Amino acid sequence: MKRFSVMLLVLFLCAGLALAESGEAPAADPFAAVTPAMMAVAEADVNEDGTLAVHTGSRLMAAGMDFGDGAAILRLIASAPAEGRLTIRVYVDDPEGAPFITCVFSPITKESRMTKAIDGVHDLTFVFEGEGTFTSWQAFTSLEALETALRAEHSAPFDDAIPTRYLVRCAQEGTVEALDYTAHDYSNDGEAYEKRAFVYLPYGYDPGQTYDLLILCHGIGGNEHEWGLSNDSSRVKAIMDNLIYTGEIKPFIVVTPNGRGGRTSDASAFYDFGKELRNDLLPAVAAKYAVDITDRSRCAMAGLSMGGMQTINIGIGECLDLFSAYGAFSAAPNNGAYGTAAVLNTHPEYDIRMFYNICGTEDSLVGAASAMKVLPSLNDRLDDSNFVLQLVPGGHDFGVWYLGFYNFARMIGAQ
Ligand code: FER
Repeated sequence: MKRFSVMLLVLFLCAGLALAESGEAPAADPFAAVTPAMMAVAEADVNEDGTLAVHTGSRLMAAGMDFGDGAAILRLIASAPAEGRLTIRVYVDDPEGAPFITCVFSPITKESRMTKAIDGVHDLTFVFEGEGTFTSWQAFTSLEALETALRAEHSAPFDDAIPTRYLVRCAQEGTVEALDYTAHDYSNDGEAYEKRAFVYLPYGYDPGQTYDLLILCHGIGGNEHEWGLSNDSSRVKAIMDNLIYTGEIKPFIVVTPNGRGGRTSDASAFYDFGKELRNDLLPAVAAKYAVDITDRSRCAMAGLSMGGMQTINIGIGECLDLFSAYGAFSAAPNNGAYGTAAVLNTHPEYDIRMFYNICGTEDSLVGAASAMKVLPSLNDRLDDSNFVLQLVPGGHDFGVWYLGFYNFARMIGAQ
């Protein structure tokens, strides 16, 4: 058996080299998806759908791949069976040398993206270890080129339910920290007082990088604990961990503050939060964490119910210069839509990357005049490219809000 595979391998390598050296085959294009049908295959079976059933010892060779002026990212699409890992080592030119890249697939890793520069014409050899399925590989000149391709693939922007695999504890967990900061009592005399917010930091958080930021607000009866970030079994954390682990979103930071901008006991303090956000909370987040609050394209605000209303009235209405993406989950009724629309109409210089709304069809609190229903008609800045209104079965509750968070995280974090 062993001798047989060695023989096959030698035959395969000779065939590959012959192909590469004959000069007959035109240089192949790695910037379009390269499938097994376009490669020399040894010790693996091609499935009916064109994917490859691989095992330890399987090899693939792509001869004469022309990377031209250079690729920056290689993307491999493969999967491992329910138990176990599939490792793919890619060799450039010399299959006996050191691997150019090594990708490890778990059952929930459907693809791997490796940042590694390569240019010119090369022969690539893929060597497999473990069982699995190999679908294709592709090179990209830049992260932007990869993002464009991913956007085209993910044409459905939101799910109707959170797949359960995103709710389980992830193999790579981020961390949650308390952020204690000094705020001011904007509902009263502006006196300084101490507040606490919770901060989700992605797995492998590196202070040397810059992360996107989401400010996530709670409802009228809640506080900084309501989204559950401080709980050991936090859903927000599980969703973030799993979306990052599967490569569906880029890692970003989530902050759940107390959305009252002052120490009054009634709901009026919610209306003063914009001042705290701008003057106290965002600067405190930026002082401690690797975010860029001067780049609105990297900052988003979302909230449930009262927090959704704040997202519309305060996020868009008062802080359009600070955020570019907004998520309102069952936004509380408010008469701020006209003011918010006026701000949009008078500030065309600030684009709205995304304004996502979700609401339960049995939610009796959110009426026909809610901002999510009337805002698009009051300005010409919101259209199918940046405005989503998702109506789902459900009431004024966390079933809708977690789904809203999941969908919004996928939109703003899309790779
Ligand atoms: C209202 C009813 C409910 C309102 C806000 C709420 C601003 C907020 C509800 C929640 O946060 O759950 O009339 O006015």
